[in-house]
Amino acid sequence: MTYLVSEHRYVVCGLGLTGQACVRFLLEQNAYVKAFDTRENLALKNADDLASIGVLLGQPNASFFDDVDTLILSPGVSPLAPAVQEAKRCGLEIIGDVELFARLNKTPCIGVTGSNGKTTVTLLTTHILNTLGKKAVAAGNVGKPVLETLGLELDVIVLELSSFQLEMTSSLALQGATLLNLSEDHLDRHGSLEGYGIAKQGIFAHCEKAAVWRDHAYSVPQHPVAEHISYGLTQSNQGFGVSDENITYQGKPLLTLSDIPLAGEHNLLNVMAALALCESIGVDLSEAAIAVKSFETAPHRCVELGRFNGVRWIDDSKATNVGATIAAIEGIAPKLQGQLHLIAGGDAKGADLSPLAPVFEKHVKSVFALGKDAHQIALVFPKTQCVTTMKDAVVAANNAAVNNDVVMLSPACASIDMFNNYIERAQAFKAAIMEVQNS
Ligand code: UMA
Ligand code: ADP
Repeated sequence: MTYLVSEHRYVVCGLGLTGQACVRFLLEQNAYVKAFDTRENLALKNADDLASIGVLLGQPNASFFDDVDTLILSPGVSPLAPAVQEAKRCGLEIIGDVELFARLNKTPCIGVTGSNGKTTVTLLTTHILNTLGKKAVAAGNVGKPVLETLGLELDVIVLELSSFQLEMTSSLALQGATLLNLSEDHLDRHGSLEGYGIAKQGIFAHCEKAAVWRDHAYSVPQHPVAEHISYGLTQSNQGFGVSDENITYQGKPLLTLSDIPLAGEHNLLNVMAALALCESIGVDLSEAAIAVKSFETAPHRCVELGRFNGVRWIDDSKATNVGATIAAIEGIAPKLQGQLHLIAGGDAKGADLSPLAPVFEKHVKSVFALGKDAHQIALVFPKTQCVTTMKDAVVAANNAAVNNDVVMLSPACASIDMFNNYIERAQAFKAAIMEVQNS
């Protein structure tokens, strides 16, 4: 059945990137829309065009929902939040922006989810498609709200989808999709790894081809999906594999490992996932493999900032959970000439940090921990030194490091207890390095 925006009256919950994009889109469609944000002191920047709608800051009461039938929930707001539960009691349909997009979109879509590697795979897939002359854009959790792609002339949309977005989406049709991996994250929101996994599996609900990491049970679709393309780090005559320093497809060499501009085994998996997604929309794989070579890593993901007094400094601020930090450490460990010093910590989001301990034992010389859960890191790895600020961490790491050592910021935690986001955390890291080098 065709979904008509004009037949509905909307309230948008949360006025961040998603909420503002929703309001703008609905205004363009001449739909009735109002909005609320539970943060009473919210300062809206560059949002003069939202002045025409009713905006409530704080908790709405039931009468606020009298004149609307659909609530569009920002991904960062829990469906269990009191205001959302009130809207539900008032009979509103609760959907996310991705669900609204799904009901209106006509362009073929590819979907990417997983605990780690989403942005890398989303951007790499988009890069390959653009290099091959297709009009593709990356949208969703990667930063561009999905509704902003409606109306654009595109061949394909590559959607990065978080568990928060998938949990509020029921009808998204995808030509190709992947669940890259699952490790503990966002347990404060989903309650358990199982609940988190169920939300992620939603990506396969209406999917034609799945790109499946064959050695990881969580990557396998639990929904019926017509076709699977498998990949893995071992040799295989089916799908993608690794053999004799090459990524192979159906047992034949496709891409030489030394031509891949990304470090670590986790990135080999990311490359194979991106190639498999391109295959799902009928792209020539030998051309796609050539396009991989010109990809540039996104910032704050294992990016080297420079070498000062013989010490290399690496920014992996985007590692916001345990799995990401483990992958980053194991990825750089084989190439270390000296020793590794780690700056970690922040908000662990309820995760079990103990899997870090054996990896730290094996590969890390010293750990400097900051933020809300610094002491949790010290509990699992007693040699940890707890510090108060990013500057303190950088000073301590600089004192500990000697020629050929590496200092890496790979926090295993979210940044929101100390910074607005992981980008500001990385900026603080960089600023502290500059200060220390110039002092
Ligand atoms: N808010 C409330 N009540 C609450 C919580 C929040 O009103 O209980 C309000 C806040 O006051 C704020 C607004 O909601 O004004 C923020 O909304 P949001 O947290 O949904 O964030 P957006 O700015 O809309 O950005 C979201 C994604 N953020 C989250 O899922 C937390 C962005 O992913 C995404 O790029 C963007 O939509 C566009 O699609 C970021 C992220 O951190 C990168 N994602 C998580 C991750 O990758 O781990 C899932
Ligand atoms: P996401 O968008 O899922 O957060 P990113 O591509 O931004 O993932 O990468 C974030 C961090 O996760 C990287 O800096 C790296 O430490 C780690 N990482 C990337 N790909 C993988 C992977 N396939 N498996 C495990 N960790 C990964």
